[in-house]
Amino acid sequence: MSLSPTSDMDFTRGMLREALPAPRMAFVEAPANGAALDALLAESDVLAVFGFGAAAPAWRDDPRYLRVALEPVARAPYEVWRVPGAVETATRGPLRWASDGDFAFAALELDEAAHGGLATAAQEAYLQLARWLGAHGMHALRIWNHIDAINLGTGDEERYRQFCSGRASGMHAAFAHGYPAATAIGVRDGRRVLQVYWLAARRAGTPVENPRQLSAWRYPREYGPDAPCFARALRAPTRSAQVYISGTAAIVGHASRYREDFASQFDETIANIDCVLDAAQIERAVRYDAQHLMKAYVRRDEDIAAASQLLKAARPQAMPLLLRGDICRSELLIEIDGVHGA
Ligand code: 3EB
Repeated sequence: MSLSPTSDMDFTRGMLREALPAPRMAFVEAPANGAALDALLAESDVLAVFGFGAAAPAWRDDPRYLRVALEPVARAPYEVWRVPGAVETATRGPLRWASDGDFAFAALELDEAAHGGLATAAQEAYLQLARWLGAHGMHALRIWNHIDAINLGTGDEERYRQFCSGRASGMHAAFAHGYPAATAIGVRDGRRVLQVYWLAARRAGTPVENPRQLSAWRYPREYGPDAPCFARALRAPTRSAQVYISGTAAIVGHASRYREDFASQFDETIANIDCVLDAAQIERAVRYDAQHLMKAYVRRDEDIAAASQLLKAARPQAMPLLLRGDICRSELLIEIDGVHGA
């Protein structure tokens, strides 16, 4: 797509014939009612549909629909993933998935108390994820983790750190060849149910790290007993350039920057996203266009207006979705993730 022949070869060496047609991902403006959702789910190329917040339908008798308990600001679109092949679906206990054979969406929701707490629920979730990948011959490309009260607890008791420990032990050998891109965000609905969903593919992607940031899995001990296991971004195994950008915040090296300063954290976050897109060899001229799917998670109500203005000014075409959510370090006020080439 936008790549020079040389960089294209770098990413696809040895697998040119194997590159897959990219899944298409977009926000679709539709009324937050059951009829609009059912109309979307009636379209046969739909792999997954996400509704955001309490106004979105809670549940559908269709494994492709998932409600995310993050409250949207201003607009509340559905997020829709589409694939070219025929989609088949299945449900097995707390796990459900949809796949066209090339790509799959899967989701898992585990009650924390029923699994002995958040750490063991996270371990179980990632053991199940790894088992599912093995059974389906697939590779995880992108994972979202939604955790209630993510900053509750002090020091190593903080719930995010408990989640990281459980995830690390559940992931173990299955991700020895590289971590997927990920987001871990705090929801506020008071339900202690760990929600993990992922995008997987028949072919592995290429993890990309950010030269401005220490790789998360190398974070020093001060951030918790077990480091977060994710790649800063992942280049999809697709014919057109598609890059999944992990949740990105105002972290340089391993340190959080600009405490209490929302606008500076915003700028640092955008600088980090730019840098990881450099590392993924996406040309500056083609970034943040209408094909860039962007979600911004904002912690404090008082920063919502600024977030909205800064996003519109900085990245007008990407039409970011603004969500209220908690970031995994309590001093961080904003996190942004996204997909280039969606
Ligand atoms: C950071 O860079 C910010 O634990 O899966 C971002 C994306 C963050 C993913 C995760 C955490 C995760 O460390 C937090």
